[in-house]
Parts: sequence; structure tokens; C-alpha cells
Amino acid sequence: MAVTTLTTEQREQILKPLLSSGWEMVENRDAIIKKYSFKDFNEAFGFMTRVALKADKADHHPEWFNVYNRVEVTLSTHDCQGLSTNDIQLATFCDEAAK
Ligand code: HBI
Repeated sequence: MAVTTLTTEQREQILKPLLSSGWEMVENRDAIIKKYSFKDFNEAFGFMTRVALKADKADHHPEWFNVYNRVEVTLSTHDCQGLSTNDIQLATFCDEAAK
């Protein structure tokens, strides 16, 4: 099934809560970013491993950047060039995986 960008209503109901919990809109792009900070590289890479396995299972992949204990995760759906429910699901999983 073709993936579509979030509706105005979905942005209000399911995107807004993420934007209140550390996710931010990326400038000039329909995408969200969150900057996670962990105790050390081991914790950061553990997080990345959990997210990577989930992402590949869901066939929905993050754009990310890691230096030592920091991981910046950007989510957007390339197939529709914007935010879809796939991004909401993966963002929610990232927050769980970072706990
Ligand atoms: N990951 N973030 C993101 N967005 C996509 O549209 C996407 C993806 N991973 C795989 C995927 N699409 C596949 O459906 C094909 O487009 C390769």
C-alpha cells in the first residue's frame, strides 16, 4: 500500500506529543530529529542496535549520526517525502529503546 504523509489531524494527535518529548521538526524539511545522549559508546551502540533491528523488520530506516555517546536520529519517509505514521512508530520505539 502506498504510504502517505500525515494529515493535519494526525499531526495534531500523534506528532504533537512527540514534539513535546524532545523530538523537533527539521528546518526546511518534513522530518523530525532527536538528539540522544548516553552514558558511553556501549550504551549508544546498544540503542542503535535495538533500533536497527526494529527498523529493518519494519522496512523503515532512520538517518542517524553517532559520535561516542551521542546519537542524532532523523526520521522521514522517503517514499512520500515527508512524515508518515511509519516515522511516528519508529520515533516511539526509539524513545522506548533509549530508556
Ligand atoms: N526508510 N525512512 C525510510 N523511508 C522509506 O520510504 C523507506 C525506508 N526504508 C525502506 C523503504 N522505504 C522501502 O519501502 C523501499 O523504498 C526501498
